[in-house]
Amino acid sequence: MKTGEEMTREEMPGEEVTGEAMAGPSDVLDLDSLLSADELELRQKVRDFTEQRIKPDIAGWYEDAVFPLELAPELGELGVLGMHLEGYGCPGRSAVEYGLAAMELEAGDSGIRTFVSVQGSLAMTAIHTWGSEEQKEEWLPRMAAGEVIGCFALTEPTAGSDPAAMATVAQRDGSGDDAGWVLNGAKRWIGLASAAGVMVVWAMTDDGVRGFLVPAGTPGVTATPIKQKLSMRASIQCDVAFDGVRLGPEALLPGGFGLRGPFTCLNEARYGIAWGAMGAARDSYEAALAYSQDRLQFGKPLAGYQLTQEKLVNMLVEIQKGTLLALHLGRLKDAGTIRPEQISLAKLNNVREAIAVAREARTILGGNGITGDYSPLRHAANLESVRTYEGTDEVHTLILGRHITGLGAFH
Ligand code: TGC
Repeated sequence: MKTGEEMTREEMPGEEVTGEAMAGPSDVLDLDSLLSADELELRQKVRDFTEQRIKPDIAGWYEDAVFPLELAPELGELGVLGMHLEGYGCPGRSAVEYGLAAMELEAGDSGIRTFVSVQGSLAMTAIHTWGSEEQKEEWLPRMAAGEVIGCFALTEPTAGSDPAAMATVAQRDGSGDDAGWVLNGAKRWIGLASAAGVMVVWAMTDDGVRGFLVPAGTPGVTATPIKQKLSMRASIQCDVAFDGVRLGPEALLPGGFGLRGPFTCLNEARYGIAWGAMGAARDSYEAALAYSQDRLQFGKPLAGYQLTQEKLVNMLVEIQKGTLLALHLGRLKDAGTIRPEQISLAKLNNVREAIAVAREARTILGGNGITGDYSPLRHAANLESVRTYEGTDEVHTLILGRHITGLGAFH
């Protein structure tokens, strides 16, 4: 009689092992069975893109601190720019499909997923939701195609978690319907600003916070990439200065009064992050699993040691839970019932757990794990940015705290 170790999976006693039950080492719960054929097809398309266009070069881009701008039109062709938006050349895909794409892209690198988020969830969503018909026609088709890059200028050097304290101001330039605006101030951590064809800029006016579209080349605007980053290196974040920038009346986004304007866009980006972080976690786990099966120590594969198996299992449990959470969130979003505190819960949990997974994965890789040959430490470093932008862990904790107690504790 064969021992348990000698038996194949199919020969083991107990319930019949079906194809569905053998969904692979990353999907013990068979979460794939919760996805439609269209969703699986879309995911495979983006996964193939990540394998072919991101993974082969990412270590070099990361080391050289380069964002591959040539990917922008390719991502447009892939259909992931503004992919949840309808009309104006946008793909009009579901929230779950957008989430799956974010997950696959972030399995490549958070910097690439961040570009897609800033472009689609922030800049394009701002124009789509709050822009005039002319503004939408002018910018959205080219942004969906990746021909024009957008950025979203909200955060300031002294106003990060508290955008209500922004110091950037837009004052009326003249009077009457033809009156334009003069913009003064500074923004920080603005993704892709130095490459942007159009900036969505949030500024304080006499009527509260409003959004403005500032095209590239507008006099008085400077965007300077922030150097010496230890995270998100295959990506560009900038300091942006506005020095007496004169804008016509057509620059104003007619909708989006107050902070509800930018926060509506942040909901979209935070949603995508909840999915994306699980992509970085999954890639870290898979790298560690593969390494542990090949690498011999003390005469047998690392994967054969109890301590390694415990690490792998703990990682997998969090990835499966986080992916299920993201999928539930996506279904709520597609049903039109999603609430901001639900997004906060998922962003907080999934990024926090993804960092833990990436760090644990690195320990299995030993010394080799600190080189660019393996992804986990790069993912862990990137996720430090992801846990900080679009609402820090602390901000999302307090959003949830306010929700469950009814008491705001921000200040
Ligand atoms: P609060 O009084 O709560 O709300 C002000 C107004 O906004 C509305 N609102 C929302 N609307 C839609 N979605 C949400 N999630 C909303 N949250 C609030 C709210 O209803 C109210 O509307 P109204 O019409 O009554 O005026 O505002 P608060 O100042 O007390 O908020 C506190 C806090 C901490 C929750 C908020 O400030 C916050 O979320 N802070 C975090 C900011 C943040 O996430 N920043 C990241 C910016 S992203 C970026 O800069 C670029 S990163 C990507 C890149 O470019 O690379």
